[in-house]
Formats: sequence, C-alpha cells, structure tokens
Amino acid sequence: SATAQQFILSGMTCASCVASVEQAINSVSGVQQANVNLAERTALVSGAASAEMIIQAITDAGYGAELSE
Ligand code: 9UX
Repeated sequence: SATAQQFILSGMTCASCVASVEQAINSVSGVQQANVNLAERTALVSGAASAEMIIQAITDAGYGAELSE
C-alpha cells in the first residue's frame, strides 16, 4: 500500500523556494512524489523514504521542516 508523510515547513516565501524544497525532497532515496504547498507551508511526500532523511535534505537546502503529527 502507498505511504505518505506530511511535513510542516518554514522559511519559504516564494515559488522558487517551493521548487528548491521539492528538488531537495526528490533527491532523497525512496521518495516517489513531493507536493509542497506554499500557502499551507506543508509538504506531502509519498514513498517509503525516511522522514529523518527528508528533514535533513530540506534543512541542507536552507529551510526548516518537522514531521506533522
Ligand atoms: Mo524566493 Mo526563497 O526569491 O529562499 S527563492 S524567497
């Protein structure tokens, strides 16, 4: 079955930020799809990727992320 994780993001202010965060998430092994919502400051990530690896990739790109409960 498909898995998805949601993250709360910080530091994004424009559409180019969205593209950077999506690129960072998509670089993580196991990610199938990343949908970043600028207005809601969220990322919905499908695939069997590690949440910690996703957060690390977003942080390395210069943004903040935490797993949404
Ligand atoms: Mo937009 Mo985001 O000009 O770091 S790329 S603010």
